[in-house]
Amino acid sequence: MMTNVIFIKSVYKTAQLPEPEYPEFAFAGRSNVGKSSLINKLINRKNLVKVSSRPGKTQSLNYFLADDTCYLVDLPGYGYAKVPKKMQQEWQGLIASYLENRQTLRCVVVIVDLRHSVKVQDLELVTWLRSRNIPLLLVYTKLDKLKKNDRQKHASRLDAGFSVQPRDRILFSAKTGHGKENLQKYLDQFLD
Ligand SMILES: Nc1nc2c(ncn2[C@@H]2O[C@H](COP(=O)(O)OP(=O)(O)O)[C@@H](O)[C@H]2O)c(=O)[nH]1
Ligand SMILES: [Mg+2]
Repeated sequence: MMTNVIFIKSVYKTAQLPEPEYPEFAFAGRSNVGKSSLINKLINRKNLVKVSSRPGKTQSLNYFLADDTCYLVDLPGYGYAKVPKKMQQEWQGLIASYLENRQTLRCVVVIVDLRHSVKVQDLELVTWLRSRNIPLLLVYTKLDKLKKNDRQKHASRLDAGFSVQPRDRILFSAKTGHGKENLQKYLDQFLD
């Protein structure tokens, strides 16, 4: 369980990264996919991680320390068209170098919307992480927004698109908390 979670800092440059003192989990996904909501649900807080009404606003890596045990890192959302190209490239540079070089990074949680088909940028990220042997976990969120009958169909479509088995991804809802315990257990495996 993650019960005591505090905000540590926002990181805009590699030089600002905190000392690699704790194992860490990074959360990635397109803008507005529900990344902040997922983290808040995971840590039982309503709004520690700001749920944005303005998509694409988060430009920094936001560090949270959970139970003096691990860092949770909210990565900037990607795929927001209104962000200027130059800024997009700068973010990608920071994020890529963070993901490739952070020795304490244990797993990247890649969050996608269960209602959508596989998006190019999500697949690019997943492929990139795999090519570098960086552990990742796919989470299909907003489960509550689909009718029960449609959930499996959508999940299977995403499984095929990402080439994952059902046991290697998690269905999630930040609204109902569905999948929260599975996610917690999955992440716990990476802690010593
Ligand atoms: N119904 C439902 N809405 C969600 C869920 N997750 C996020 N949302 C909504 O989706 C919007 C974007 O969420 P946010 O967490 O800010 O997305 P982020 O940009 O990826 O951090 C907000 O209006 C949330 O309330 C979910 O699981 N179910
Ligand atoms: Mg957010």
